[in-house]
Amino acid sequence: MRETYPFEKKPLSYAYDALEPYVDRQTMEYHHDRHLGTYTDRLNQALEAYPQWQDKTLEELLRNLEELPEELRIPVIHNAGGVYNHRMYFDSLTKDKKQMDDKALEKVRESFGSLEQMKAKMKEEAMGLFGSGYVWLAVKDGRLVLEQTVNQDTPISLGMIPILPLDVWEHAYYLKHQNRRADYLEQYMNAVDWKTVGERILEAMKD
Ligand code: MN3
Repeated sequence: MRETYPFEKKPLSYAYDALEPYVDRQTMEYHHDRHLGTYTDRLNQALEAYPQWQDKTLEELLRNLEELPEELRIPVIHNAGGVYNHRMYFDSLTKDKKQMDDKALEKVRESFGSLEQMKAKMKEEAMGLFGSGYVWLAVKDGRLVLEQTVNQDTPISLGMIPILPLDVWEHAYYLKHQNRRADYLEQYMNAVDWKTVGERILEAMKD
């Protein structure tokens, strides 16, 4: 189904405490309800005065930034990006340990040697990211890559297919881990739904 303006505040597909001990309930409540909620409100507010853009999906808005009226462009980058990135973030986590299937693992090995090496590289990139942003596993020119983005920029605006976001904004971890970003990254990787990530890889790389 095409989802367009006004964008919904979708509930989490699991309980706030479902990812304990890896992601704590309080962080989940704030991150999902307040942060994602605010991006959703602000996106709807921004589009309110632009009926000609109200029939666009998040992806259509984010892929065509240069076509937007100038005064709408920044609010869309921040807020459509914020909604898109956070939905993908929450949809990438699971309370059940789920493994990536062999076909997808093979794609990971082609780019990174192994899934473990990919995770290590992703954590390293996230430790090196200055300020607020994300590290993404993404498909770029038919290959799996890691990319940093700033603020709520999203790989789909940059011509890539996003596979797994790693939110490195402090709001993703400060309540539980304060400034210990490495602890957050370690815990986060334990909650990732690798089966879903594998399905995204195969979908993005199919011929
Ligand atoms: Mn966030």
